[in-house]
Amino acid sequence: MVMLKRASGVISAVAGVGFAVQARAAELLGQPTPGAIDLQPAASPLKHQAIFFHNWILMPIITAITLFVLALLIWIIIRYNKKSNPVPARWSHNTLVEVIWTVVPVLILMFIAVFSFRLLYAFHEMPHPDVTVKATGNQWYWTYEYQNPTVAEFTSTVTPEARTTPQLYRLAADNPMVVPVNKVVRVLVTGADVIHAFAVPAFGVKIDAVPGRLNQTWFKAERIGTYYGQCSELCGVDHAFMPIQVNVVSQADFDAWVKSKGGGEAPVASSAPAASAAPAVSGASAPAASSAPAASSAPAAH
Ligand SMILES: [Cu+2]
Repeated sequence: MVMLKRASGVISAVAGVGFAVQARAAELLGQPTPGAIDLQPAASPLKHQAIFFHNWILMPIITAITLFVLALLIWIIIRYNKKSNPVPARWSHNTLVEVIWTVVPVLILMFIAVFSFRLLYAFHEMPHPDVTVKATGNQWYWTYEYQNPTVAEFTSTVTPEARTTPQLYRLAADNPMVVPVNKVVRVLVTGADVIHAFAVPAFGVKIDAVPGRLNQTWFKAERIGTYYGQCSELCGVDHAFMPIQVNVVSQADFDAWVKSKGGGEAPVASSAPAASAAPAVSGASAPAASSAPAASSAPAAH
């Protein structure tokens, strides 16, 4: 009983430290806080659920089991060492104990599974998306392409060290992804060359970017601000230099941004052929220009 009381005291102490860190981390939303140990503060419903699952389901269970096993070890080391227990018992079976240590872990796992599957379901069951962004991982940068409204694919690269702070270097990106606040954003994720991973901790989003495969995830940013993430799958020498920056803005600012990018609500029928005709013309002249050197280089090779 005393042991139980002590264990609950330790659990509440651990929870207290967790809250203290959380309170400090709240100052830095959307980016890591130096010296912090807890998860990044949540800025999306999924992350709130993930933090609840971690802090209130997993952590207490892990802490209790660890302390229980530690107590058993200490008890056995003190009570049953060679000196204090010179004549060991000869029995090797105890049906009751065996049933307990089989059934109790099963019950613990079933309890975790209820919350775990609920969380998995929340991640999987995306509400109707307001904005769809296709994020493609490249060696070593991200490209973003929007649908509804349409924004043509653009490249997002790491902001050079001289143009950002030490805290944000390799988190900040030029040409960040921009999304409206309080809107469901569907992110389609793929890789152009090798496997990357699209991760923004404040939104609870982390998903592999696999070449030839389209993964999808979603988030709904609750607050206007700047949120940072990084490629989270080792993808080559510049893996650490392909940050993800997401600017969450008001709907009006988002509309203005879409306009500045030359995007629109939906692909307009009349402008689409005109737009495709222009590259076709330049495309037709390009092969002609390139075929000339090719033709001239062919005789040169002889
Ligand atoms: Cu990568």
